[in-house]
Amino acid sequence: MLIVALDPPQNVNVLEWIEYRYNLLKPYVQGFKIGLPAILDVGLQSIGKIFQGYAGLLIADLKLADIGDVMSFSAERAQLHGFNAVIAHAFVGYEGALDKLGKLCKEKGLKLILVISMSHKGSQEYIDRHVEEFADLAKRIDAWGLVAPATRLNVLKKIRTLIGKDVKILAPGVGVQGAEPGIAICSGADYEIIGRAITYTENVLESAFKVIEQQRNRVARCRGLL
Ligand code: BMP
Repeated sequence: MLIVALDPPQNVNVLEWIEYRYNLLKPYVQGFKIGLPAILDVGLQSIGKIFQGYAGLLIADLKLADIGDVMSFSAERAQLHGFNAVIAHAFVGYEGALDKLGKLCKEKGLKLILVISMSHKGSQEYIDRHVEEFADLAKRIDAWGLVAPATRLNVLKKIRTLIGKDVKILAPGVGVQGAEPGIAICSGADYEIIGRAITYTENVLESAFKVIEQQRNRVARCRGLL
């Protein structure tokens, strides 16, 4: 299960860059995640037009971390432009923040994904100390999904144990950040979020096929099917 992170480099035509990769990859992947680099260049509205009619997961990765009303305004904008999921940070807490965003997302049918641990090392400095509390918070607001690292499998496994089966786990950190395809799924993730190891290569489709094949092999092995 693969979600492609579309973070274009500078000095490209951002909309063309996204559209090319979307058209090539959409039959083979479960979703796309658009982050701030593209949004800052061309805006959610013009990006959303590219994905019109797309039935997969389309995540606006704004990493929301604000008061509840303002996070809700942003989430509504994302939905207006065709996105069906948003990512928010857990550390802003419940009262006056994620309580409101959680309610808004439920009412509007938007998938809310909470960052409860990150793939870079610095996540251990502050964020990872609160993983248990963030997992409780995710249950409290009935989050659809969580972001947890493919780069620290002990944390990922712990998060799966804490959260149970029903909440999706999306794991970045595969490829350029060092984790191998499939390893996060073997440790409890539902999806791996992969960007540059696919999108920055010369043959995007070939790279995606290779990643999907590696995922399949590793998952078959860890589930005892090979
Ligand atoms: P890449 O595979 O190119 O390293 O991209 C990973 C993607 O996942 C990026 O879009 C990044 O913003 C996102 N991400 C991450 O790498 N680590 C996290 O902890 C949370 C993220 O959203």
